[in-house]
Amino acid sequence: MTALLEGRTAVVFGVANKRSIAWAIAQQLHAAGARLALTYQNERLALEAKDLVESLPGTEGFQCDVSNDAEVTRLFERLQERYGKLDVLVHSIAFAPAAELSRPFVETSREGFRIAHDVSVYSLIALARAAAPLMTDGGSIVTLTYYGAEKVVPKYNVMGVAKAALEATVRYLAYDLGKQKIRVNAISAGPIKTLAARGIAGFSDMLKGHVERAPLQRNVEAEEVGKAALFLASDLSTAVTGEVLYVDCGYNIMGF
Ligand code: NAD
Ligand code: 0WE
Repeated sequence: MTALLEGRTAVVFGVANKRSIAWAIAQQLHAAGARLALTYQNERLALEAKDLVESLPGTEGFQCDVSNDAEVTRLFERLQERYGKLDVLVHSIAFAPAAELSRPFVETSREGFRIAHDVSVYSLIALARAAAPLMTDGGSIVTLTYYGAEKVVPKYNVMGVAKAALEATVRYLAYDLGKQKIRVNAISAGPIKTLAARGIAGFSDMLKGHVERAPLQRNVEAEEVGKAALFLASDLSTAVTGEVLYVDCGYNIMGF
């Protein structure tokens, strides 16, 4: 076993179930010796997360809806009390109202735009600000993005605009927090069949298209995203900040 994160504490946001990318990341961080706090959005997901939390010894679960300032404040008070110091924060959260991912992009509603950006982008700023005072030895913040931020992926719509804002947010946070030795990076993952992807019409065809076009001629596994997150969370990547790391079997490099 490697001990890349021995003695470190990590908080992981976005565990909904065992298919969640956040769960694949949590498993890698745990295997590398980190002590983990897992957060879930609400009571319904608490039930789902319970078995997962219990399967990783030393891990604790906390509830936090990131669209609620009071819940974010309360969570970090509890993390401060419980752990004192924080080394790693993983943000694996995105949401847009379902209607925004089925209508044409030009029909995007003001409220759908607001919600997508509040939950998927502003939350990273709020969590980074709350975590920074606990990252007294420096730290690593990792978020998840997608190719639809930079090229049009039909139906990804307002989420693509939100991911573009998220990638810019990573750079601005990296600049602000660099003086505190806190690094901020994003992983741009290829399509993976998680809860957030399951409802999307035509997702299976997207997975097929990915196999046809990606240099590695296959899809990405959540475990591979977990391993890349371990790299960014650990001292293997101490000079890397403000970056988008592609974990997509090379899909993004192709022009034709
Ligand atoms: P998922 O549904 O398992 O995870 C999304 C998480 O966001 C859930 O745990 C959900 O509870 C959480 N969430 C939504 N609104 C929230 C709120 N208000 N407060 C707290 N939590 C909230 O799906 P996933 O595919 O693992 O998605 C995780 C991240 O990976 C997202 O940022 C997504 O955009 C990104 N991503 C996914 C893929 C893919 O194909 N699955 C590809 C690239 C990037
Ligand atoms: O970021 C995502 C999905 C994020 C997402 C998914 C949902 C489905 C359920 C955000 N909000 C919602 N709202 C819901 O009500 N991905 C990268 C996966 C994904 O979603 C797509 C994709 C891909 C890839 C949507 C359309 C086209 C491609």
